[in-house]
Amino acid sequence: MDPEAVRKYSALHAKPDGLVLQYGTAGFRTKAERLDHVMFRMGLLAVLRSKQTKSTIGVMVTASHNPEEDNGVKLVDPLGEMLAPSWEEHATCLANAEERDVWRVLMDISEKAAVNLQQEAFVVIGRDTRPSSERLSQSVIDGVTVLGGQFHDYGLLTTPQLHYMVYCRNSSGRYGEATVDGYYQKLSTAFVELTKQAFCGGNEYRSLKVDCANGVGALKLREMEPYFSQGLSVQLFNDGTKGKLNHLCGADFVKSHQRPPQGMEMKSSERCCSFDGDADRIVYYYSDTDGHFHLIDGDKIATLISSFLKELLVEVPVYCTKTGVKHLHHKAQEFDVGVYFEANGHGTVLFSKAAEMKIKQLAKELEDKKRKAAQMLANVIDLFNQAAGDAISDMLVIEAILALKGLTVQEWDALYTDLPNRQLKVKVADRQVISTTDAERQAVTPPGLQEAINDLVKKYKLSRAFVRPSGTEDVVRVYAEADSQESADSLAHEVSLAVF
Ligand code: 16G
Ligand code: ZN
Repeated sequence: MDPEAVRKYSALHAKPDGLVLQYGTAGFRTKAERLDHVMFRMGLLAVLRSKQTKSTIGVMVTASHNPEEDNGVKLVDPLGEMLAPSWEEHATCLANAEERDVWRVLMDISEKAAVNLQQEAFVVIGRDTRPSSERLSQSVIDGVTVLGGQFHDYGLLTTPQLHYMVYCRNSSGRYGEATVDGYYQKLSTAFVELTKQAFCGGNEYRSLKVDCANGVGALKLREMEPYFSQGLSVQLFNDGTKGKLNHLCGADFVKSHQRPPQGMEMKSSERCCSFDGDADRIVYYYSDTDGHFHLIDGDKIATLISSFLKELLVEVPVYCTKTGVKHLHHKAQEFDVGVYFEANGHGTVLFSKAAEMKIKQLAKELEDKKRKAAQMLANVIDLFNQAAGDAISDMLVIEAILALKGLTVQEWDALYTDLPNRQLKVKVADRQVISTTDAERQAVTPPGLQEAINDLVKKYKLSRAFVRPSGTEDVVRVYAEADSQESADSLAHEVSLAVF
């Protein structure tokens, strides 16, 4: 570690004057042209984190569902998880340090976090298909190498694939092989095993239309298809050959506009789904015989999966957390089986090591009928990405469950009916004046806001409304639901006026 070399290289990745960025809900995210210094510095930070944890650390270059001009970066911790909160603070500090202070801040972090600088470091890097991603991941590599870290650049990967690689590398091969082929093999084997038992092999379950948001999911799904094609045939739309990333397509577009993506031909009652730009979110939908569009979001995905697991297990309590995968993921880890999904389609199911061992043991021992259930569960464990929510893995789980249970997409949709709801975003001078508690369902500040919301909510039937500052954009999010669409719209509108 040579301070002069760091200074020299840092100057080649200089921070624009006065630019201040925050490590937000899912890392740094902004216009790509403002991120070069952040990438270089996250390369530096990944080396420190790797030395401190004595493990491989991941760096993913992506801005998920944001427009193509944006980019972003997040660090992945040893078990494939999101970066620990105390290191998010270090990341923000380092990203915002003035040029002359970069070395000093690095040394401060090393001291605070008791990093042994003699320790070796290994970093793995992945990126999405944005035009800026290749160059920006090169800046990450500059940061890693200038501090003497070793690295492996996976090139194009979905975000959950990078989480998977990190987890594999730190569990000495027990979780799987840290290659894309290893990932395809592991998931596809579980999928094919699981669906073998589905006797209703009607054509209905054989094909699925997938909108890939013109992102990296298209490349990876296409590569993977031969591995599972005996069980499922996927037809890809918005595969990046024509359209622009996330533009009028993808999970975020479909969820927030409640309409089909451009470029997808939907016939009535066909099962369709959308990934987002880095393939860590998925939502399903179909159009009915009257041509009406029906969205099946993360909540309903969670319901399908938990009702499936419930038949094999017992009781399912429900908990809420703050917005953001990192919060949900940690909550889910407290249980033997933790199912988590955000309505926007990000989620997975986590199994504790103890539960996994027990199930895999029982799959060998039990007598016939119970053994089948245990084997099924064992395959489900292998099919879910245990490191992060994963559109490809979730898609295969959902397809397997629908086939096994003989459920049509309409029957799945009919598990429950959503109340009419509306989400709005409100621009305010400073969104941080709003603080919340109770998993972001109650506003604590500014004074009087929660009381105002309570009064508005009382005016409508079956109503609720929440406000919270966004963790990814400079806006306040307003959510309202009520007995009719008109009421939900009007409540959302009234609440957004109260936010000013
Ligand atoms: C990010 C998060 C997602 C969260 C969303 C909220 C990850 C991988 N993604 O996309 O979990 O729902 O931000 O954004 O952590 P918001 O605060 O702007 O609504
Ligand atoms: Zn994403």
